[in-house]
Amino acid sequence: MLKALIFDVDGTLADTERDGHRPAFNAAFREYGLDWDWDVPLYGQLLAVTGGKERMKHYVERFRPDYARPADFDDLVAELHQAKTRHYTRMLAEGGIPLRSGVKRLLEEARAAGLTLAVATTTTPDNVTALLRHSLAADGPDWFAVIAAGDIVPAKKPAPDIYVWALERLGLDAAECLAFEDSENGILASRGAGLRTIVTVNDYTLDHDFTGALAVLSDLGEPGTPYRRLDAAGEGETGLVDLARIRTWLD
Ligand code: XBP
Ligand code: MG
Repeated sequence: MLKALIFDVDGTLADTERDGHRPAFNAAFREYGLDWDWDVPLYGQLLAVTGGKERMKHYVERFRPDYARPADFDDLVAELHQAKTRHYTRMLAEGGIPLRSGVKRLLEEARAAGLTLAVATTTTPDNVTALLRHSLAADGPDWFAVIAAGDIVPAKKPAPDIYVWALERLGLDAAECLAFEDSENGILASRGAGLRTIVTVNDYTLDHDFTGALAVLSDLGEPGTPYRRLDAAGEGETGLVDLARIRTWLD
């Protein structure tokens, strides 16, 4: 019996990475007088590491051997990340990033049907509430019984920990829930927690390995702009992800 839907945020609820997080990181780097600049292709490579602080450290290690780390480098990264969060949440408040196709429709249907909604993401909690408030509804954060986000578990995706934490908070078994993800790190985390998972891809994740997904789709679809199914089991299928369609996939 399906009781809850658990959503990833970045790339799944909204296309936040390329035109949201990436320019927010760059604005923070400029603010601190650093010559770091993450263009679109480089950011695609950096997305292999989840978590903004972890991603900045990975960038320095992998791409900036020339950069002399100060003794308090961890503090600097934490400060940069706070600045980045400020830039990012301001962008959201200015209405910068819409939800992806079909997301609001499915959330509304699930709520009306009495299903529980939850979030499981590696992004900072403030980013989640800002997105839900400004791009979903003024009371958007209240639609979700559990928002599992950021550093509440030390091991970020692809570790399953954030999903395990969300399931514990929900008081539900994985078999009673369905996850929505957009990336390989995401589905490794959700599948690692035993969750069946629907994937909606984006430009950064088209080529990822989604082994074990219930379905891999272009998006959730809207009337007039249906999803395209991309996985071998249903390639070419089109439609809308609604509860009726979900139940046929779960059976
Ligand atoms: C999202 C992330 C986050 C965001 C940036 O991954 O990896 O780090 O890119 O947000 P997922 P923060 O969609 O798999 O949860 O800077 O707040 O970490
Ligand atoms: Mg994601």
